[in-house]
Amino acid sequence: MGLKKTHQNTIFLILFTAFGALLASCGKSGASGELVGAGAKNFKSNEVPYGMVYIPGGSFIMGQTDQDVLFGQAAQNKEVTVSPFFMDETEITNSEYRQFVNWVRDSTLIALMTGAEQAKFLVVDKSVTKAGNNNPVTPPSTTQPAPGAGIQTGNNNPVPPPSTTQPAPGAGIQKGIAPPLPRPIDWRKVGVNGANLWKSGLKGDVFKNAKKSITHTELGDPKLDDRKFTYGYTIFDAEKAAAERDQRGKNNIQNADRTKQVFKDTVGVYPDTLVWKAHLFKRSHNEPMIYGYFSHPAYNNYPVVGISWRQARAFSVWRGKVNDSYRAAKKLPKRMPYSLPTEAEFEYAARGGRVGTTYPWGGPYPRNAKGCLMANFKPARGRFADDGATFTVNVKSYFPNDFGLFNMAGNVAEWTNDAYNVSAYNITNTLNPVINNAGEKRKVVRGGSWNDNGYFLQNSVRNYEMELEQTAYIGFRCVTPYIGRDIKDK
Ligand SMILES: [Ca+2]
Repeated sequence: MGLKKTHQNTIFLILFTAFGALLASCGKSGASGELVGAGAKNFKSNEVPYGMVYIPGGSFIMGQTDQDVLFGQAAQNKEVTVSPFFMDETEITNSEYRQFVNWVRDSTLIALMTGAEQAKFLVVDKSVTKAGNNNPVTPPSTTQPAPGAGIQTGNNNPVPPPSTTQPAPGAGIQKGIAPPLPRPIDWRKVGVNGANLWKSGLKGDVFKNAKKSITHTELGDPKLDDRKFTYGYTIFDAEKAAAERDQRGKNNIQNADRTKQVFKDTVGVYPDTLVWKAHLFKRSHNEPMIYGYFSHPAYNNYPVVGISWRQARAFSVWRGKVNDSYRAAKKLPKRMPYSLPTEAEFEYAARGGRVGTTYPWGGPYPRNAKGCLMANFKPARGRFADDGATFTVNVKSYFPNDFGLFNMAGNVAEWTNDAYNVSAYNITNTLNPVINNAGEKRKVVRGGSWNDNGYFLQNSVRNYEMELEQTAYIGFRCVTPYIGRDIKDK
């Protein structure tokens, strides 16, 4: 008995020593056998994304605070609660949207290039480098077309021969999809706004041919063909997944096929610059706006227009993915996805934390006590310039509201995420209400524009436009959720 007991003690002692050693060497690594959680990285949750402001969560009365002059009853009062989020302090500008267009333009061009010319702009192929270290002769690769292969045929024929790994340029583009790249693009090599791609005098045939397939000469000088610039994306469709889950019931939740619960879209990204002369402006001499508004540096900080709801959504997804890839490279945790604000988020943010007010600046009138107009809209009966502007203005014009948001009323009206439903307030949840309905092509537009009268500037007034419609008076801004309870929490 005594011997056995000693033996047990020895084992205990050995175990204890081992345990102690683990604790000493690994600290809080989780190897202690205790439940310590898997969160190895600290997430700095008080970081405010560039160009955005923090909107604290809260409850508010959504809906009409003034007379319902149209008797539409589309905005009945309802108390709703919104979680904290970040919102762009201004409308998305021409300059910001051009970053998206340039990104798509440069990706398309690089995807249309081949071989070594293309490889200049891609991340380094580590498999090739490693093999090269051991062996001075680089082995032939199936994923990497031999340098020069495309160039030789390219001299005679602008369309390189079909290849199993590299689809012929043009084939995918016509369908709106650029050929897949063998490796991701290294944007540091491309330079700001594609400087290294466009300005370094790339004279090779691979570049010339790629450029040719996204250029048209219908107007004499070669011009980039904006029809070729499309952005395709795939995102997880939580709405669909949750609906399927509810249908399946609790017995079969584990077997959900997540690969089918995705949402895909491909959109041409270029704004419709003809909006300045279409629809309402048919007989206006607005040609200077057509030629200059989106592309001239004078309008850099003016709100982008001519953007459909579908384009605005694609921009938001792209913005999130660009940030994701930066953060992945820096080994930082991702942000939540960017999106258009829900209708409730927009109204909550527009109110700036004030209760029962008519306009974002709090007052009951579109003018302040000095008689100055507080926003860019159409005062009186079409005296566009009374507020100091004929069309749009710089996105930082006028005073921001109490959350620090500019032009939540006026300048350009803004797309929200929500599908329009006249009875929305009767059917939505009171917690973070939203109407996602892909079948409903009418999307809610908020805030009123330079082309609207003062009624549409009110915090509660709802309007809608078809999701593919592009106009000279609708723009947008993005939001991204704040992760946590409140930004002031430690
Ligand atoms: Ca606005």
